[in-house]
Order: sequence, then C-alpha cells, then structure tokens
Amino acid sequence: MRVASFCVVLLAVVGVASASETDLAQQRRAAQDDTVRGRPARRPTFPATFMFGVGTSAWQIEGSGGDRPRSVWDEFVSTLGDREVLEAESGIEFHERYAQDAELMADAGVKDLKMSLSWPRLMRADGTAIEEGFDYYRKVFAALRMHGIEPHVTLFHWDTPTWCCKNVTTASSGVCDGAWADARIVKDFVAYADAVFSRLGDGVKYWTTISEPKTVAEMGYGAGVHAPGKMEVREQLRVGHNMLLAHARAVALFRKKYSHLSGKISINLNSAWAEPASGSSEDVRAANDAMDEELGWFADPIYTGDYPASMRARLGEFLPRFTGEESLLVKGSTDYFALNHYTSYYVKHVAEGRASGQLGMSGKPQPWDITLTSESSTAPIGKQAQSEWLHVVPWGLEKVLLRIKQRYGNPQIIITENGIDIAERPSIEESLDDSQRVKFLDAYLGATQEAMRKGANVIGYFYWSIFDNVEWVDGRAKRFGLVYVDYDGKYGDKMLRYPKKSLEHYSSYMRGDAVSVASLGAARESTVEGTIKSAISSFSTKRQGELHAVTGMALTMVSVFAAALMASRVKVTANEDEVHDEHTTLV
Ligand code: PNW
Repeated sequence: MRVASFCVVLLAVVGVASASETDLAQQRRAAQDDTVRGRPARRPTFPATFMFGVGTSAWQIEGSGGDRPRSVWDEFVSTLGDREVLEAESGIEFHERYAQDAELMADAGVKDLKMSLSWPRLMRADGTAIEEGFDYYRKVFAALRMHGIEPHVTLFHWDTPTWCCKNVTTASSGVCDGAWADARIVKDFVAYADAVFSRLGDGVKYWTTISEPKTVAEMGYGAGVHAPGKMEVREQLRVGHNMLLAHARAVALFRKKYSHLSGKISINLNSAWAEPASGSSEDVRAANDAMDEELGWFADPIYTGDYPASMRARLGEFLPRFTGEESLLVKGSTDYFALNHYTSYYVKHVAEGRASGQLGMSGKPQPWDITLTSESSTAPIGKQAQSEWLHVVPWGLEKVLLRIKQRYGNPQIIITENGIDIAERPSIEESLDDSQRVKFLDAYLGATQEAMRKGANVIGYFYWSIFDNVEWVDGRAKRFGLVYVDYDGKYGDKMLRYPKKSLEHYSSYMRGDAVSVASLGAARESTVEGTIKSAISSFSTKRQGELHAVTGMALTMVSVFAAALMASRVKVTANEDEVHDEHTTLV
C-alpha cells in the first residue's frame, strides 16, 4: 500500500542526524555586510496588487452549531475517541463568533480570506438546498465585507456529507462506502456548486472547487488515516479521477451559466517539493517521477488533458482513463493555479529488486524512496516543525513555483496555503511569542519573491491559518494560527482569541508596508543548507527583548522584522550559539 507522502516522511524521520552549520556563517556575513552598510538586505518587489491573505476551512473552525448535518469527518472522528468528537463539535466556535472574528481580522489588516463552505449545511440528499445554511453564509459574507474582507470561497474542503455514502448511516459507524470512490458523486457535487453559485456568487472574485484532491485520495482512501478511513490502494486513483471530473464539470457550469459573475475559478492542488537525494541520473529521474505524481497527477490533466506519461507507464491500467470528452473538459478547467505548499523531501532511486518499504499506487514497490537526508549530507532537508511531516524548506517552494511556470505555461499562481505549526508553551506569553513563525513567513515570502524574480507569475500568498483550529485527527494539539485560541479557558474565557507576534508581523505585509522581506529565503543550490539554517535560526532572548522595545516604539512604516534588524544593526540571523533554547530553534 502506498502511504501518503507526509506519512512516508514521518516514517523516514527516525534516525536523522542533526544539521551541520557550515554555510550559515558565510550567508550571515553576506547579510551583515549589507546591513552594516545601512541598506536593507533586499528591496521588496511585491507588486502593489499582490494579495496577502489568510486561510481557514469550515470543518476546522465552525463547530457543529446550527445543527449542522454530519459529514464523513464527524463519522471518522467518532471512531477515534471522545476527544476528537468534542473537538469536531466545537471547532473554534466560528459559527457563533464570526462577527467578532471578522472584526479581529479586519483590525489585523486582513483583506482576503480563504474559507470553505460546509456542503452538509447546504444540501440535502434529495438535491434540494438548505436555505438556513445559505442564510448563515450570507451573514458571514456580510460581516466580512462590512470590514472590507473579501471571501475567497472553496466549495469543498474534505467534509463530504454523509448522505454521499452508500451505507451510512447510523451515527458512529464510521463506515462510508461510495462517496468519492463512486462516479455518481460528480452529479451531486455539480448540483451543490450550482446552488452555491446562484445564491452566494455575487461579488465573489476567487473560487476553488476542491481543496487538495490528492490529500483526500491518499490519506482518506489510500492510507486510511483521514476520513473516510479507507485503505484501498487502487481506489485512491479512482477517487482522484472522480474529483477531477467533479471539479471540471462544476467549472464548466460556472463558465456557462455564471459568466456574468466574472469570478475566477480553480482547484487547490497541494504539492511538496521532491529533491533528488544526489546528482546521479537515477535519483534525478526518480525525483522527477515523484514530482509527476506529487504535482502532475492533478495538474497535468488540468493543463494537458491527461495524466503524466511516467504515471501511466508505472501504474498502467490502475490509472483511470479520460474519454475524449472528459479530457477536453478537464483541460483548461482553471483560471489560475491555486497551490498549497508545506514541505519538501529527498527522493532516492531504488534499484529493481531491492526491498523497499514504500509501495506505489499500483500496490507494487515504488521505484523510489522518500528520505530526509541527501547523499552528501546527514543534515535533514529542513528543520522539523511541530508536525513530523513538516520540514522548513523555503527553497522547495521556489522550486515548485518554477516547475509550475515551466511546465504549465506560466499561469497566474496564488499560493493558497502555506504555514507552520508550533506547539503550545507553558505560558500565554510564550505561546504568543512565535518568532519562529515570523522567520518562517519572511523565509517563505523571500522564496516566493525569488521565484517571481525568475519569472513565476505569483499574484498572491495566503498564510495557513489565521486561527489555531482543529487540525483534523491531531485536533487542538497542532497550532498553525497567527491567532492563539484558548480552547479550555486557561487564561480567561473559553475560546478567547489572542493575537500572536506573527499576526502583527504579517499585518505589515497585509497592509502593504513591509519593507524588507527577503533577507532569508532566497533559494540557491550551492547554499541550500545555509539557506535552511538561516531560515531556522531564531532570535536570542536578548534579541527578542530588542524586538519588543522596537515594536513598542510603534514604527508603523516598517515591518517588525525590519525594525529588529535596524535595532540590532548588524545581525540578520542570530548566532547559532544563542539559539539553543529548545523553544526557539524551529525557524
Ligand atoms: C493542509 N503535504 O493539508 C490542509 O489543507 C489543511 O486543512 C491543514 O490544516 C493543513 O494542511 C495543515 O496540516 C496538507 O503533503 C496536505 O505536505 C498535504 C501536505 C501538507 C498539508
């Protein structure tokens, strides 16, 4: 059975040695030189029209308020335990708190919010619309717009209504046959899309149909670790196929019946970066094949009308075929490229016959292994975040962006998700002091800027996520937010929101007044390690003190990070010797 990429990474994590520090000193010196001479390390080059947004999804924040009908995720967590059920039922109570949340976001300068709609709230099994559900989203949109926030709407972010399952459904059975594995879901999805476009379409400028079909197929139907918990190696290819068709038919409808709305539409495709573990031609080819699967499985059909040739060669008849009509329908079914990107890994060719623990989607051994270290170094590809699968590799984002540019005709790209989780700490002050996330943002935006300099047509970046939220099976334990959510009321009322330092920092981007964004994230082959290490360095306690002092001076025209640079005058990144506090070594 093929395990989804980040599960594989999780397995591979064991036994990784710590990074060596070599190239960092050089990088730091170069950056210091620039700073000492009194000019910022680099000028910002984000165009004035560049969108800096934030993301959320319905199931992760709303909770079950308003008698929300059940989705496969409610079923799935009910097989896991009481904790998971409680977390799913509560979310972060966005269903009740959306008005205050809109205000909080507006205060922080949010103008673009990626959000998904809950399909179960909106449609019944018989194909009729649930008008109370639509009224709810009208109110949410109105609250957002009143505060100048534009909703970027995703129709589906994983919460399939249980009525799509053939056999559900007694609560808590956890079983769901059919759904995305059954081609009949395409019709249901298009009916849902139609109801949404007609009722909520006015004024929505950016849509996506499905968020991460690859994750749903792999994790939900291949690895069985997401809803609906299936472990059917080959079913995942069928699921992916049905998702492409559902997406393409919804887009065809949108373009035909709703062209007067003049919105743009896409599908959120997640792709990690697969870097060859060595310069050998086998590893290079294996990594390219891995990228064909990672990005090309869904992007190739959309831009070329068929799956990548390497997937066809490897998977043969297990990979469904498009009819001529379907191929034409899928090809060209997006107006922009919506990319979700979180991490990178190395790929190593596996010689035929050599035993490998990692199976491909045909159920046969995969001709490559996913690893975290390269041939030439024992250093992991990037510092691990709170989640085992997430390694901080800004240059990986640059490479994905450039691959999209090169292979798919330089489309407009919106990075619709990118983010990092950081564990809760013993006090609220420490939990809010997320310097690692501040560095992460600068590093990944630096990599974005670098890709743009090389010609990638990136028009927006959305940080995932605005709030800590229910991180699927990991629940409240994983915190991706720019805003801390006090689930248990440790520091005041339950569910109160507390802005983290990173929100203030990202505000300067959203407000358009960041001045120096790219001092950390540039991708350069020769200094890969240095780049990663500089990205994962962190302010020392002393420097954090300076940072607070400077922000206290309310320097409105410079970013917090630039202000810290100015305050320290000579340092871009902290010296590693100063960075051994286990809580500040993340980014
Ligand atoms: C995203 N990978 O999924 C989801 O869209 C969010 O709902 C979720 O909260 C966020 O990740 C954080 O986990 C991912 O392959 C899918 O690296 C795939 C990957 C990463 C994230």
